[in-house]
Amino acid sequence: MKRRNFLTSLGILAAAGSATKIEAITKQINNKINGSNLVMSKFELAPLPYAHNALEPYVDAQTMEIHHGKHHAAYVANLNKAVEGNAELEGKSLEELFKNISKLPVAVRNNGGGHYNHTMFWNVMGPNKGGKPSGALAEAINAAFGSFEKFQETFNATATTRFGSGWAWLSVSGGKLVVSSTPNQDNPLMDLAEVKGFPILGLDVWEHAYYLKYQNRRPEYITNWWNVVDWDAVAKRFAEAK
Ligand code: MN3
Repeated sequence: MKRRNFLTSLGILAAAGSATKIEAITKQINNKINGSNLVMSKFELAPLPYAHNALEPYVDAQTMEIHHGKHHAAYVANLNKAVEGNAELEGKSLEELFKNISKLPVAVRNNGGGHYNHTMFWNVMGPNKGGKPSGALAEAINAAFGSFEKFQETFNATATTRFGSGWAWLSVSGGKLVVSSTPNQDNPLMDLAEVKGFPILGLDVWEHAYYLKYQNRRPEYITNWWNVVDWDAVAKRFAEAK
């Protein structure tokens, strides 16, 4: 449906007056939209799975508002712009795009990575979380790193020493767990990642993730972040890892 037709229909709606009529016309419009080849923006920003202040005092509400509502929203908008009208890219999943990302426009890499990484980030955190993993994930961490504490040390060091903006990851790679980091919005699913794998936990160490509350104190942000890690969500990703 063309925008102009849509607006005309809205005009009819306003003129229609009665609620029943409005309902009928709305149904017609929806049917037209669903039945046409109108391509809606493929990628969408999901709402945060908890309130902005839910991760206080470890991650502050204002940071969450800006981080999700502005930064992540911008990645989604720019990703849609980057794939729009490109028949080879439109309709592909992020995972599909990442497999070949070194050959795609840098805007797809940066914004596609930004969308994937942040979507995962919000979902591996939660209020009243923290603690330690259990079950198969705990066993895999012990097998790879010796202990949970050793794993945390490695992860913290990796996150702290990532120069500039980027991410620290725990991934399943070749059937075992590895810690790595990537610059910018890259991730281990991308063909150009130094360490490839399926990320089950990621930590955003861009300054926009912590600067309002922690300023230059990235190590303090990292230490506090463990209090909001949702190990059940990480274990779920671990179970899904290919
Ligand atoms: Mn971020």
